[in-house]
This record gives sequence, structure tokens and C-alpha cells, in this order.
Amino acid sequence: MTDPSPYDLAQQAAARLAELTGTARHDIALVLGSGWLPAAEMLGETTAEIDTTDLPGFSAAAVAGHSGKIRSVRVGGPDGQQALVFLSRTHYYEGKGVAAVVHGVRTAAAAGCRAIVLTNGCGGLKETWTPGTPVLISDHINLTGKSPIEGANFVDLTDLYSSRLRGICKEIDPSLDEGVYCQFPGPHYETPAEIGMVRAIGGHLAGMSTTLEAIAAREAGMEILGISLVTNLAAGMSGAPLDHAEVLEAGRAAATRMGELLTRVVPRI
Ligand code: 8IG
Repeated sequence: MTDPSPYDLAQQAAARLAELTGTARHDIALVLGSGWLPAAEMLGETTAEIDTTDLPGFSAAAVAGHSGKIRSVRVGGPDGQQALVFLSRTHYYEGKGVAAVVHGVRTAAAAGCRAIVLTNGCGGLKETWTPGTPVLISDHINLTGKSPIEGANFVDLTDLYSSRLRGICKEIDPSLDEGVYCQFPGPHYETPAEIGMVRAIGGHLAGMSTTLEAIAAREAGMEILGISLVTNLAAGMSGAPLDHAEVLEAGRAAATRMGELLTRVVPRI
């Protein structure tokens, strides 16, 4: 027998997800990056929590500060939406392949989600972005050299990070800035010279996730909101080496601001 396609596998995962959560359809998905869990706790009432490994196509989480769980969360708002919250993601640097990286996104689409909020922790290239500053992703540069799309499907990527959703965020918090996110393969951080390259090619944020997921989400027809939490100044800018513990601490410190943003924006998506 041939292996199921990534799209079939996502359909299977969504069917199992519906059984395990007792919720036939989800409306909106959120993927939590480094530092985002405390913020997401404020979103609403968790009606179910499952292990990703109980769904077809997912494997165990690999990074401290990421847990391999998916929550079904009742979100406030007029229509009472049901959110699917991924407490972890599969990173490109885990070496499981691009299909594994975007399996959660495809599962969310198959589960009915018409929008997705992709969050991450990353390095910032603007001095004014002190650790703990959330920044809206306006566009991206995918430096992995890979695509999650299989076959000759020439997907359009203009307005990939919905200007409508960015507008809603800015109505809620006019002080929010925007930036272009560059995805590096990782897992090492950049060299100062590579951050110089990011600046030269028009990037403002450096990280190890999000762009492949955004491409898969667009392919699946979802509207995308991308928000980075700047947890550190990009390599070479602060004079100090980058430290994963500091990254997690910056997330904890900024949780309230990000939690308020998510809680107010999600019901309006
Ligand atoms: I959190 O400075 C976090 N993730 N590539 N560079 C890259 N990824 C990151 C960084 C960073 N900070």
C-alpha cells in the first residue's frame, strides 16, 4: 500500500481530533511559539486537551518550553468560536521534513479552521524592540530554501500576512510595530554577519519557524495573522551571547500584554 499524502494524513488527524476533543469543527487555530503559552492561557475555557502523539502524523515535541499538546478552547465573542491551540510545533531543524513541519497547519485546515494565528519568539533587528516586544509580521523571507507544497501548485503569497488582521491588531494596540520575518533553518542562532545580511535584504526579525507554516496555511486557504515576540536583540547587537533561558524569561514577562492582545483579537477574526 502507498503512504497517504500529507493532505490525507491531515484529514485523518482532523477526524481523530474531532473524536478526542468531542468538537466536530474548529474555527480558528493558534500555534504558540517560544514565550507564548502564558498569553494563550488567557484566551478562554479549555474544553479538551490532547497529546499530539495521539493523532496520525505527529511525533513527540523536542524543545524545552514547548509541550506536545493541543487544546480545544472556547473563545469569547458574539459567535462563541472554538479555537484549536497548538502548544508546540515541529521545527524544521528537527530534520523530520517539511511535511512534518506543516502537518499541524494542515490538520487545523482539515478541522475547519479558516484562520490561523502563527506566533513565535525571535530575534529583533530594531534597537527599540526591547525583549518582550510583540511585533506584527508584515511579510517574510524564507531562507530554508524549501516549500511545503508538493507538485506544480503555484500558490500566490501576496498579502500572506493578512493586512485586515494586522489592522484589527493595530486598532486594539496602536503601538504595535510591524516587520519582515526571516526564517533561518537553525537550530543554531545567526552569526552577526548573517544578521547583517538580514538587514541588507530587508528583514527585521530572525527566527526558525513560521514561514513554511504560513505557506501551507495559504495553500489551504486560511487567513493568516503572524505575531513575533522579540525575545532578544539579534546576534551581535547587544554585545552578549544568546541564551535560551533568557528567551523563555522574556516571554513570561510579556505575557499579560500578549494575552490581552490575543484575547481581544481572536474573537474578531
Ligand atoms: I526565541 O535571535 C529566538 N529564536 N534564528 N534567532 C533565531 N531564532 C530565534 C532567535 C534569534 N531568538
